[in-house]
Amino acid sequence: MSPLVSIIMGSTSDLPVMEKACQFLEEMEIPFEVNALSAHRTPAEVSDFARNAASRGIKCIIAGAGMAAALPGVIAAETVVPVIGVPIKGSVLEGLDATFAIMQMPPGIPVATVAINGAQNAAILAMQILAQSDETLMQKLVAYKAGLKKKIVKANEDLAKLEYKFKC
Ligand code: RP5
Repeated sequence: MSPLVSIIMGSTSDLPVMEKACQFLEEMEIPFEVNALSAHRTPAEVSDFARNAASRGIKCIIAGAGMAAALPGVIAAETVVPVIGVPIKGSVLEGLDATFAIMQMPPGIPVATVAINGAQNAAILAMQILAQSDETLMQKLVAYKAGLKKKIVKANEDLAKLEYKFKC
């Protein structure tokens, strides 16, 4: 089995957040790999990874990093594989530092940025990219989204049972 999605993080201290992406891909039975690489501590390895990702069959990269989070952008600079960046909350700046670093890419080098610590959404977006050319994944995705709708329908049924004198 070869990975279709590559999950990269700047440090294993990012793992508690990035595991949400692993768990979602596992649940959806999408082959993935997970590694740590740092734009600042291992720049040569990051470059090798980015340059070889497409030829290795990787269809989407999820890159999470905190602080001066250069990792997603540096990867995007050397590949045409779509990169989704996850800003990690990991400093006194509460993840805003990583958000700005990941989001503010120059024209020509896009990184799709999800919410601070939004690793699950990164995995869902990766699945949406893969599903455009995979009918089985598309069906799973449609079922997943229908499940989200059911949750809100149920929430409204529960809210309807709340009893207040002035509730209309
Ligand atoms: C970033 O620096 C990593 O992505 C991590 O969020 C942060 C701190 O790394 P450690 O000092 O915990 O290894 O590059």
